[in-house]
Amino acid sequence: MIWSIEESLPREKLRQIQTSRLIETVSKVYANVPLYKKKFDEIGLKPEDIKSIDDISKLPFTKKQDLRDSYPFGLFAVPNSQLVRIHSSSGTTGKPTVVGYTKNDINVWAEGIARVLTMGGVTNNDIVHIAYGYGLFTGGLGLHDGATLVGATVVPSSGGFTSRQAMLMKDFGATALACTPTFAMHILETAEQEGYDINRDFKLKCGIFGAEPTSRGLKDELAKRWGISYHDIYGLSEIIGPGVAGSCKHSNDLHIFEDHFYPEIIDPETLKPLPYGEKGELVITSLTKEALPIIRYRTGDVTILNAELCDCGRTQIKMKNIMGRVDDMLIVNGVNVFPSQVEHALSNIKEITLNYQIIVEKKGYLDKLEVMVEVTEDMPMDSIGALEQLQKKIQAELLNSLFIHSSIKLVEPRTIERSQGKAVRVIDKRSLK
Ligand code: DLL
Repeated sequence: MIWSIEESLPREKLRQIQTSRLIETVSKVYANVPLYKKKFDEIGLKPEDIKSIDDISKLPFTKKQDLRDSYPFGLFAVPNSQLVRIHSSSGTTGKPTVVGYTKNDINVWAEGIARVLTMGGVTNNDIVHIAYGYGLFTGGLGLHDGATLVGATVVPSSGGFTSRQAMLMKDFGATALACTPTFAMHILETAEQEGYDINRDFKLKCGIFGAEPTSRGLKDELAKRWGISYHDIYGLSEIIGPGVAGSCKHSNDLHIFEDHFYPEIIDPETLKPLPYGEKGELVITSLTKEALPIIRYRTGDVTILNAELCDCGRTQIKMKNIMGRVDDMLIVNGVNVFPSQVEHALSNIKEITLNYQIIVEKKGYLDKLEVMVEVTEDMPMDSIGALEQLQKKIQAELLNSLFIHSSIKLVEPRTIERSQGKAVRVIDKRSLK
C-alpha cells in the first residue's frame, strides 16, 4: 500500500508541483527572512530569476552555521503566533540549532512519517513501540504524530530502560519498533540475555530504524535476529525531522519525498551539482515548510541518488543508504574512511559482533587506527592462538577492503558501552590535542 497519491505521480506532474512550490518558497524567504534577502542580494539574485525547478542551482546554500548564527529564531519566516512547536539539537558543540513548526508543518511532518510507516506495512491494526527519545530531539514526537495519523496504537516509550522496553514490547504485543538501529540491537541482546525467546515472545514484524549511519551488515543482522522487515527512515531536524525519506519493501534504497523536500547531490569541495549516480553530499531544499523554509541545505550526509524506477510503484527518486557524513569521514594516513565502511567490513567476519569502536591517535607523524570489537559468545577468550588468528583475519579484511592498516583489540561480549540513542563509534584522540 502507498500512503499518498503524490508518491506515485508521473515525473512530469511532480516537476510542475516542485516548480510552483519552489517559486513560492523563494519569494517567501526573500520577503520574510533577512539572512536570505542578504544572501540573494550579495549574488544579485532576484526571486523572479527562479522560474523553474531547474533554476535551483542558482540559489545560495544554507549551512548549519547559518542556523547557529541566527539563534534562536532568526531564520523563522512566520510570527511566533503561528508557531506550534519548537525542537532543537542538543548543542553539545556550541549553540543548539533551533527549529520551529506551524500547524501545517506538523501535518507535513506526520504525513512523511505515515508514508514510511506504510512502507513497513503499518496500519491501524498495529502497535508501534517508539523508543526514539522524546523531548527536544525530533525522533520520538515525530514518529508519534506519524503513527497517530496512520491510526496505529502508539506506545510512547522513549529511550533508556532497556529491559523494561523488552518487557513492554512483549506484554503489549508490539508489531513495529521505531528506534535507532544500535538501540534495536541493544534491546535484542538484552531480551536474549534475560531469557526471552525472540520468535515466540515477540510479535514484531517491522522495524523503522534511522537517525545514524548504519552498514548493510548491521541492518541484515537486525532483520534476521528480530525476524522483521527493516525499513530505513531518514531525516534531519533542520529539514523537518525524521520522514524526509524511507525505504520500501522492494529496495534497500530510500525514496525521498520530493514533493516536499527537493534533493541534489554536490561535490563538497567544488560545490558543483553532480549527476544522478555520482556520490557526493546531499543538499535539500524544503518546498512546503512555513516556519523554517530552508534553501539548499548542506546536510553533510554522503549518498548517491538513484533514478531507477522502483517495483513498488512509487515514482519518487531514491537515495542509497547514507554512507557517512562529510564531517565524520576519517582521514587516516591520507586514506578516507567512513565508520560505516569499517562496520561493513566487520560484518563479513562471523566470529565477532557489530559492537565496536574505532580509536584513532597520532603515533609520531603517523595516524594509528585501532578497532576494538566484541567477539561472539562462542569465541574462546582463553585461546591465545585462536584470538591472534582472528585479529589477523580482521586486519586483512580491513586492509583488503578499505586499504587501511589497523590494530585490533578483541574484547569479551557486552564490554563496549551500549547506546540508547545514536551510537558513538569513533574516538578521535588526534583532535583532542
Ligand atoms: O536524527 C532525525 C531522525 C530521527 C531521523 C529518527 C530518523 C529517525 P538529527 O538529530 O538532526 O535528526 O540528525 C540528523 O542524522 O544528517 C544524518 O547524518 C543522520 N541520519 C538520520 N537518519 C539517518 C539514516 C535526526 N536513516 C542526522 N541513515 C542526519 C543514516 C541518518 N544517517
